[in-house]
Amino acid sequence: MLTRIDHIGIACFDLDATVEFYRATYGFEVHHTEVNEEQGVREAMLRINGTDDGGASYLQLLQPIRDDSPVGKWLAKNGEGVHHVAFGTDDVDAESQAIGEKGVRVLYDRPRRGSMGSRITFLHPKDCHGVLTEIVTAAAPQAPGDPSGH
Ligand code: CMX
Ligand code: CO
Repeated sequence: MLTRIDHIGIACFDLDATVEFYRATYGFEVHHTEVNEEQGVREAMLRINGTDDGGASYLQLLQPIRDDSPVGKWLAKNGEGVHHVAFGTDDVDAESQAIGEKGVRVLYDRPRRGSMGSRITFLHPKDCHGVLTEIVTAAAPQAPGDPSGH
């Protein structure tokens, strides 16, 4: 089951300036930043609220690190704006398989690594009424004092 909106992905040309806009305008603070080489992005996660399944909702601000990456190509064509919507689930493998069986193209054979140790896959926007859709399972919360995360 898809249980929440995990994040909205927003493509931008200048990550630092966009982070500053969200801070100055709404008071949203950066929860996490990382570079995801595989996805070709530098990103900042702004935490909007926590949820009762241990996940949270975020804005994911994305700046491409390569022009030929998905976000780089999209920005060149459309300019800045909403790039994708991500739904949260506790089982991205089962969800993406079930959605694929309904005839929607799932872009990855197996989920890949997303922000903050999450596991992610994408559904083709042409099969989703024009919306690039991500399915994400958040990393298990780390127990306090347990550096292994288990
Ligand atoms: N939303 C809606 N439509 C999109 C889109 C998006 N984000 N990205 C591409 N499209 C549309 C294009 O407009 C184009 O439509 P037309 O044929 O009508 O012009 C069509 O899809 C094909 O687009 P393209 O520019 O030729 O790009 P590709 O086919 O090479 O790639 C896609 C499209 C979806 C397969 C690719 O963007 C992808 O693999 N995305 C998943 C990975 C990703 O987005 N990573 C960045 C975020 C990482 C994260 O969230 O952590
Ligand atoms: Co995303």
